[in-house]
Amino acid sequence: MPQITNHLPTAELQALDAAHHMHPFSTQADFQKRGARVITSASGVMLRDSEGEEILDAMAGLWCVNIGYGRDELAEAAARQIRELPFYNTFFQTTHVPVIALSARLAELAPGSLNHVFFASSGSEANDTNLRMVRTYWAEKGKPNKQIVISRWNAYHGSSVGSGSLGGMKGIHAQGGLPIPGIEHIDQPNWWAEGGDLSPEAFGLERARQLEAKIDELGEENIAAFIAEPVQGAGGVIIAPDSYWPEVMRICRERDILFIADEVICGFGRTGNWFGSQTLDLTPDIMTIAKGLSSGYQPIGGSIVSDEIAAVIGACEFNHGYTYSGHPVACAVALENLRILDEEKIVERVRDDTGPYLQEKFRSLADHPMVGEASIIGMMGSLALTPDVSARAPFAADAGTVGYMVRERCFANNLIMRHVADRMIISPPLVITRGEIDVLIERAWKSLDKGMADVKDAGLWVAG
Ligand code: PXG
Repeated sequence: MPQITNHLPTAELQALDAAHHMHPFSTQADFQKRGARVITSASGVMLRDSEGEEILDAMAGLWCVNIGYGRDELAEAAARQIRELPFYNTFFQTTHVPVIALSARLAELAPGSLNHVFFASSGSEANDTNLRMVRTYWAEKGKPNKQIVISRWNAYHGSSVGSGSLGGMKGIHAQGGLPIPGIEHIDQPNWWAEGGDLSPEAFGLERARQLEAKIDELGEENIAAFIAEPVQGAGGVIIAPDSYWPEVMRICRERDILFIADEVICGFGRTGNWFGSQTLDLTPDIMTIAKGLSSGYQPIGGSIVSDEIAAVIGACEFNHGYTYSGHPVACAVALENLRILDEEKIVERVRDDTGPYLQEKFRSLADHPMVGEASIIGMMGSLALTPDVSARAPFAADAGTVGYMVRERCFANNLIMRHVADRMIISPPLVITRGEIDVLIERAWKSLDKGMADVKDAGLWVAG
């Protein structure tokens, strides 16, 4: 067995990868035909691959590398912590300094009465915690029937059994016996795809009121919580019409159900505030966090919980936790990441400076003949691809066929811009500069041009 280093030829690395590494959310057999691109290093917003190509990462890894790649301070924080205390648990009346400091810092940053943190190593784990926590909360309050959690189709809350059930991805539900009982879904506020003849405002109200209708149908006495991302990320960066959230918040408050804001993508500056809930004026009882919490440098997630929930849960023994809940190295790295976000005013820059610059440039992509809508908030945006803008028509091909063709062109042009069905999405590192934004937009336009030519050549420029 050779030692696996970056110095092996790319083809050998790809062959070993295809033979032994099972990729998430992929068709493994594809890697036999074409090897995965091997990423070897990164700095700022740029990735480098095993062939020496420089790629602009407009997805911040997987929506997470908010402070950009290559920050030595985080490496130092990890090394210091590993030397001092690489691991200790927080289960049996013990604690440690990094978890104390991070909990207190998050309580400071989080809005309102969200002052208590239950840690996990990922967003999926944190949402599993939330599911058990809200059900336990109501049981402890003497309302054991309040068990159902309402979510939305096309939401993404993770891919474990619990969080995959909470999410509304049909592809996830189709495998492994999901969703588990006690989870219900309502429609998403995606006006572009589903708004029909309604104005965005009327459509937003209609979708919010589906929550009320679902509560009426199932009985308020049976509903524990509503869970939602402030802006749907993996679903295609779906920004709800302005009318949507105020109505949802009214319903949650009037009907005495908890609201879980899944901030895994929206948190830590992505929308121009520390949390998406602040940008959209939401008042969650629990926020799910992960990704940008450590800028992806360490796997860490968690649930930031209100005083009220923490008091009720704290009065019973909550039989829940992970070996790595509050892992000291992950906490130390997250703290250093939060220090950098704060001291370098990265969140403010997204709100006031480079964010508005990116928004203006990104919206100009709507002038491309293949783009029907360019929507963006903070530094997360998406382009709806269409052969007929005025009709908001999908392509006649299976959803995602055209998006994939454009994504291939982006990849070839050294730009990581993903597709979700036929929406192209971006979520760059928050430290992206104006000059790098110009390069991003230039490569995106070129990739759209080439992609559009491919679509026409393939005879797919047809409305469905
Ligand atoms: N909630 C939200 C809102 C997410 O976006 C999770 C929970 C789950 O987090 P973990 O850490 O368990 O992955 C996520 C994750 C994609 C993609 O293709 C998005 C995510 C994960 C993987 C792929 O856009 N989001």
